[in-house]
Amino acid sequence: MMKVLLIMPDAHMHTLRIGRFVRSMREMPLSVCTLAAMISDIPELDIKLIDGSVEDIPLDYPADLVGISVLTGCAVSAYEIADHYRERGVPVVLGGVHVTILPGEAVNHADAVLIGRGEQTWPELVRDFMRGEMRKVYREQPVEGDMLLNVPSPRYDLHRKHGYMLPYTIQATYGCRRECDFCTVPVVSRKYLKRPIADVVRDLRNTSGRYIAFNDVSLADDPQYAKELFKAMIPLKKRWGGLTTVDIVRDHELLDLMVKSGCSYLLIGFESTEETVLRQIHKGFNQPVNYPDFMATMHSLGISIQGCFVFGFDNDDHDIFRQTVERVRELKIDIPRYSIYTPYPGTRLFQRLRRENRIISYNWNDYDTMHVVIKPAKMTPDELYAGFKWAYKETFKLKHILGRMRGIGLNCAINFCGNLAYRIFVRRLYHEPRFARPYSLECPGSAPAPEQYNANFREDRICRS
Ligand code: B12
Repeated sequence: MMKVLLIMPDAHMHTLRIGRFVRSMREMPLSVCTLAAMISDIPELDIKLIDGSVEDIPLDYPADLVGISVLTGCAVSAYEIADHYRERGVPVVLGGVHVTILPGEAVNHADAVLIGRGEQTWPELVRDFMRGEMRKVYREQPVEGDMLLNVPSPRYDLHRKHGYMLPYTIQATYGCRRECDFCTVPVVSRKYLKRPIADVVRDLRNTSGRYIAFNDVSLADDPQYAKELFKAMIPLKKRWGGLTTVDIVRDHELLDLMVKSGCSYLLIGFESTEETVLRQIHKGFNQPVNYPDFMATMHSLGISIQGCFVFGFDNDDHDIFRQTVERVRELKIDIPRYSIYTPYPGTRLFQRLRRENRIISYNWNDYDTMHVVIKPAKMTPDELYAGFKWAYKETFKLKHILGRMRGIGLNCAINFCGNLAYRIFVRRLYHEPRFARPYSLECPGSAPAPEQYNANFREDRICRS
């Protein structure tokens, strides 16, 4: 048997660690169990999956091939793991969002890189490897039309299921039709693709639990598709959560089907309380005047809202922190979350801030939206960091949490526990050394610009080496 080890590095901030107790504050990730499913029809393989957020990453596993999934914030540790295995003679393949954007960087730490989605190329790569003919670069071919066919059911059976808020995750659509300036999704997936509803229902039937999470970035971007999907889900009697945008509130039929299909929570990127900011970041479809109506409607339907806000936009000044915290309280956002405006490589925001010479850290460890990697326009990086931490601390004070609660009941109890988990996260922000400074001192902005990594990346040359 040939041993394949598939690893997701630790995403740090989403994990609670108290002594030996480890718990992810998120749902089970899909990347590695989807990759496992794509090669499950090759009988000679023995596949092991590791999610570094909830389990230790083995450094002495007797693998024949190691695959690592790379997000920007995890790139440094992904490369360390890759270098470690390669030094021991084990070939390593890198893939994922960060590799798709900066293959020229990733290729320095890999025997092969996979650019884009893996449905076609990953099984091809594994077969080539078994024949001793693995190439250095595999690139996704564009999909014709807007349907994504033949995505196999994730190998949930191979994935660890305990230690997550929800043990089953599912994905129906890929990409997003909007192009917010900070988001990597439209850069990586140029089209909004949908899976056949029968495939999604098949995957849903493969989940044994009642609760599932959709990790689509914008599940209802195509309302017609979403309605068909929700209709098909009604008989399954699941309870689910996912990501959508605030404009769903105008479509009553969609809301009705969402509720009937079992929707119990939604994650919403409100991003800002300022209309000007939202227009600047190409997210003008969010209208702050409509937020109260949105929240009231969702609450009346029994849907809890995890609401995300970002600090550090060019228009943000010192008042933004207090203003946002106050707004979150008024809107009674069930579980608030704050991030710092981060220019991920490949995005429009990254290009602009580089041109303006405002990126102060190229250490990918800082690209977790919990550090400041830019010069903000109306504050110093230290002021932005202090304001961000202050906002977290205020929002998760007991009186603030209780002020946002809506009576009693199962949903409220769950939200209360979620808020308590964030209180622990606030303690980490104030006490963990990695959050002591706005950005790391090592590698302070003088590293080669990511465009240069890719300038050296000549696929034709690499393929032959
Ligand atoms: C679920 C999710 C998470 C989960 C799990 C992540 C994961 N890798 O599964 C968690 C909670 C950990 C997470 C954390 C974060 N996330 Co997130 N997350 C997502 C989300 C919504 C779905 C990812 C997913 O499961 N996709 C389904 C799988 C099947 O697709 P996939 O991972 O892309 O894998 C395919 C290919 O990329 C490729 N592939 C991937 N890995 C590998 C490995 C090998 C060896 C091979 C061959 C191929 C391959 O093949 C796969 C199948 O086709 C995406 C948005 C999106 N739709 O992509 C954002 C996204 C990945 N996250 C993002 C961000 C910014 C974050 C956070 C920084 C945000 C935050 N503040 O929480 C942190 C990162 C923390 C850190 N230290 O890095 C950005 C990534 C930006 C970037 N350049 O890295 C995305 C793209 C969202 C966005 N709006 O821009 N996230």
